[in-house]
Amino acid sequence: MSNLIASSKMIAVVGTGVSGLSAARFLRAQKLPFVLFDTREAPPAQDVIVAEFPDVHCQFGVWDESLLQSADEIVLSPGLPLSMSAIAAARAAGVPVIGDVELFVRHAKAPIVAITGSNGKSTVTTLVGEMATAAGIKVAVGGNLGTPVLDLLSDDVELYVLELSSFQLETVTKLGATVACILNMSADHLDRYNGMPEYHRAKQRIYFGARHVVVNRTDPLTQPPLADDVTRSSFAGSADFKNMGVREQEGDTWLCDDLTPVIKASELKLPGRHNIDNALAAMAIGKAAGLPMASMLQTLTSFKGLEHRCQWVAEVADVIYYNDSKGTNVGATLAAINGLANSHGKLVVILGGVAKEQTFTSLLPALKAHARGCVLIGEAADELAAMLQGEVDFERAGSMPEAVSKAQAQAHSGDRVLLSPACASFDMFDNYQARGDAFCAAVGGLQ
Ligand code: UMA
Ligand code: ADP
Repeated sequence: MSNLIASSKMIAVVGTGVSGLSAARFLRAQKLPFVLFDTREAPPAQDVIVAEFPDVHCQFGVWDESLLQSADEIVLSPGLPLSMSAIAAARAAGVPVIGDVELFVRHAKAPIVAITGSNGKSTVTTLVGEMATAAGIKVAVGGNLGTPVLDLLSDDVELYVLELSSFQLETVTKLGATVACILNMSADHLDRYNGMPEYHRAKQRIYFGARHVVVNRTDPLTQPPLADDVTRSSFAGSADFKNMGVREQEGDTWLCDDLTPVIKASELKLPGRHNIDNALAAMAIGKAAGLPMASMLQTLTSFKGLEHRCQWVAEVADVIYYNDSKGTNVGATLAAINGLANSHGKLVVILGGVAKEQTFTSLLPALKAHARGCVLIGEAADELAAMLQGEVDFERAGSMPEAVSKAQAQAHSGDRVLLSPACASFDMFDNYQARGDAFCAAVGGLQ
């Protein structure tokens, strides 16, 4: 890598994952000088960086902190916390630290719909994007969902729909979303945050500068603490006279706009009761963004959900297998268990992985009510076993094929096998997708 060319303006891009590379490409297109930092001596994208940015100065592994402190601005990747010492020192020296989302906001010309929450973000973001497409709007959908926000920027776009993580929100100062929503709040990422209040504060940043906020009526942590002058609307699985809700009518469950029934829950293609909440949230957000009800309902009757989220995989010998590998925290797995439980059979749940400093005890009542048994995998297996001992039957497995085979042996006719690990996947797999793919492959091999 070549030497840094002295410049009066210099931006430090910290982190060379997809967000960092996207920021680097954006800055190059803007003809702004930048340097690249990464904590790893050989970051995964090193070959791409050498090929694409041969003239850009890079600091991989050990950093020259004085160089970081001489930057005019730092663009920090979401996987790195603001609390890391080199970043804290640069901030103390007066260097502003932003993320790719803040950079995006400075350049986006179309309205922004911003969605966060502990669970359901990807599903609701995708639904709102599909609803906008059905309405004939040129929409760009991305963020934590996968496509970094700066890659979405285009003059043709009429609406941005962004999934934002707490990590991304940490570096946002004024998002100015046309519609902003926190779907729900439950414990997650406690290996990064010093408790729920800190995690909650990061999530609440989504409301900075918002024109309309959408909240979950059953979850007070989704309410903005200030901003009484901002327009609000809400959703929840209960009736409400002027918001999205649910009513029982003549034996059917209806999703309602104000009190008007608009679609039967049985018409949704999304599985599980938690997806009724997701559908209501998407309708509330869509309505606030001005989307027509007809396009929203058309989407709800066709959208079958994303892979790895309570995804129907197969039925083998009268047992249905569901892949909920994206169930990476207790709140998600609880929703999957309660959402898929029915009176026809029991669930066999495959649990375990990296615990992220969560406690699992809130899973126990649901498992006792709905599980025939559990199969435990990964690092958290001992902690889960201690919780289940004497309460719910369980076995351990060392690989996904073994877990699926043990789950099949436990299941009775009419039962459902659910992979919803309540944990991150990194002890056994590259990511949650690889874990879900391994589950689907193992189910494919069952007789
Ligand atoms: N890393 C280092 N050193 C560095 C830079 C990164 O060790 O100098 C590590 C991080 O600790 C992390 C990994 O590399 O383990 C990736 O970090 P990153 O900031 O480079 O991440 P990106 O590749 O830019 O991807 C990020 C989001 N990832 C994270 O926030 C960790 C992606 O969400 C997102 O799709 C992408 O930006 C585009 O917006 C993924 C994710 O896991 C799906 N998000 C978390 C979640 O959903 O729970 C928040
Ligand atoms: P996120 O992007 O927030 O991780 P996803 O839409 O990818 O959310 O869903 C991840 C998992 O969270 C699902 O597999 C399911 O287990 C759970 N989940 C989805 N929607 C909800 C909800 N509204 N409330 C609680 N859990 C949910």
